[in-house]
Amino acid sequence: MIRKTTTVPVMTGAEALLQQIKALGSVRYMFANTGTDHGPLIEAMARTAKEDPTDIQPIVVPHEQAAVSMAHGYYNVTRKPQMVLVHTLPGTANALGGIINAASSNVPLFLMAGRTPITEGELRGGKSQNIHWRQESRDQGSVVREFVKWDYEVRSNQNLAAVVSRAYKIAMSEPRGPVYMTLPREWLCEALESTEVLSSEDLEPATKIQADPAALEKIADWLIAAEQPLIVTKYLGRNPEAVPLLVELAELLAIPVVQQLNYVNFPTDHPFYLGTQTTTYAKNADVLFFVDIDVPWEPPSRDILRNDVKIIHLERDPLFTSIPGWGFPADLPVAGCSEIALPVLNSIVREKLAKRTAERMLEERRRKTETEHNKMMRQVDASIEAAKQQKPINPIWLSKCIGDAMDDKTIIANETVTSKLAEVIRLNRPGSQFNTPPAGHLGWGLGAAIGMKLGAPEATVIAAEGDGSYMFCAPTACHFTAQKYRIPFLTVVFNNPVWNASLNAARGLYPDGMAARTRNFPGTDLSPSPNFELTAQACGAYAARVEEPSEIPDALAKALKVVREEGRQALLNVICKNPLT
Ligand SMILES: Cc1ncc(C[n+]2csc(CCOP(=O)(O)OP(=O)(O)O)c2C)c(N)n1
Repeated sequence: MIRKTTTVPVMTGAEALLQQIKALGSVRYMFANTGTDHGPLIEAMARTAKEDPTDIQPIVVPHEQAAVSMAHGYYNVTRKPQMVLVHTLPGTANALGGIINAASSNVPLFLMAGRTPITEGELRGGKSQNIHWRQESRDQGSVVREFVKWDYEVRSNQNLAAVVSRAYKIAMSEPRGPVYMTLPREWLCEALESTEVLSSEDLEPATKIQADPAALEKIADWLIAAEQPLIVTKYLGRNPEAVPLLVELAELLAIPVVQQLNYVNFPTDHPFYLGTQTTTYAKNADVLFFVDIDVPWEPPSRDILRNDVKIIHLERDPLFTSIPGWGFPADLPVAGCSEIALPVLNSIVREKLAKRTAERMLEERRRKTETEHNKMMRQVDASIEAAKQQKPINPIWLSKCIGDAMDDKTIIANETVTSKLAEVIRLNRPGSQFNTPPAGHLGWGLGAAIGMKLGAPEATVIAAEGDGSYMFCAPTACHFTAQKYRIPFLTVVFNNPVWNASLNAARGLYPDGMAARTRNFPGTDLSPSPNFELTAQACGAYAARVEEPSEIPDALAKALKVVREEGRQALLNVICKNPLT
């Protein structure tokens, strides 16, 4: 061993692995979906002191995508990567959707899968059951390889410290992301006396990426000289500490901000906030500052922009090397982490401003942006007013009611797809709303909500779901886990009952087509809608159906009371307008 270690007594490779993970210091939960490959780990967990609150707590999750989503949600609120344990090839396959989401959100986690036993009787732990032949993959890691930063099959228990610490450091270095390890049963079964664990100073991930100082100078010059600059962001708020830095920059130079609401990146009540429609404002901009955003506008044509526009794109990987086709232009692509680049940029801007008198231009822009902001807010209010009494319920009104029910400890896992929840509610607290990951692999929301509640026990967590998304979540699995471990959260189903996103896409491509003319969109209809209350009730939840718009506020208050005071999960099945009727 080339580094300093501490010797920890263990009896098997499985115990050694758990000790190595524990030594990382960040893993509180193992979201587990076990199989015939995990006998040694199950035995090891039964042997080690389960009363120890600092020990890794296994959480049984009967669907792997849900398990990965729980680790995802936990990371969103804690910044600590967790462990997900799945069964060989089938478990890996079921986990893949969650891994695709985590990769697209730069969420680090440790996906660990048993590796189907290799040997056929030569070693303890070798193939022993029929299934061990048919679940073997030539290269199990290939199933997830495109979407993990690193994958590795354990080949010895002697170098576990190096392997596990490497997994941690790679996952936690920028751009962050999930890693995958496979665990052959023979190694988990191997008899050992001890394992060598690293100390915390040997567990440092690489430092964050700081932007090139010359590029930051240039950004400052371009933004100061701009007449109509615009900032556009999508996921800067995954580091909540970056949000006030963006506010500071916007205020220093009176720059309007547009955001895609994957996170709370900029307070929506701020007078410089101009909503979510990038193209509306980007077309007049002479300097566009994209920060922490992958798809800045759509469709990607440059024709909508001014000819003389200067485009800056600040991101950890501004060329988005993991996306095969990506053709957005940038005059200044800058690699860097916004949370450490913005403080430097802001101080350069401040220094440069002290030497100039641009106050008149800034004041004018300030006034213009505030007027625009107020106009936009009035439009949102008008749409709420128009929706308020509509029956079947308009999702805009449901969204407004959810916003009103939020207190300063509420967090929303938002998987509502076409319902515009994030656009309607006021989102001023960084870290209070997390939207579907950029990859959009549905089935994330319930698991994420459970992970968020585990990571932030003091918070009230609401999972807002389309009825389609809700069904993708493996709801029985999620409600089961919430009941088993008493993890209270509220699910609100926006039940419209179609896959409205699929329908809208067809109508967008063929506005006068047969489907649009006949209002028949085959393959999108979700009726008759299941009685989702019963799914939740089967797992001990309080559940109710809401059909009257005026009853939503009381229904929400009652369900949230159950969640907060009884510590019990709840579900509201809100029957919304069917876009087809
Ligand atoms: C795993 C997965 N399968 C299919 C899709 C394609 N898809 C995108 S949105 C959507 C409909 C979601 O329905 P719902 O949650 O009810 O929201 P709505 O579109 O009605 O607002 C579908 C099927 C996807 N994104 N992910």
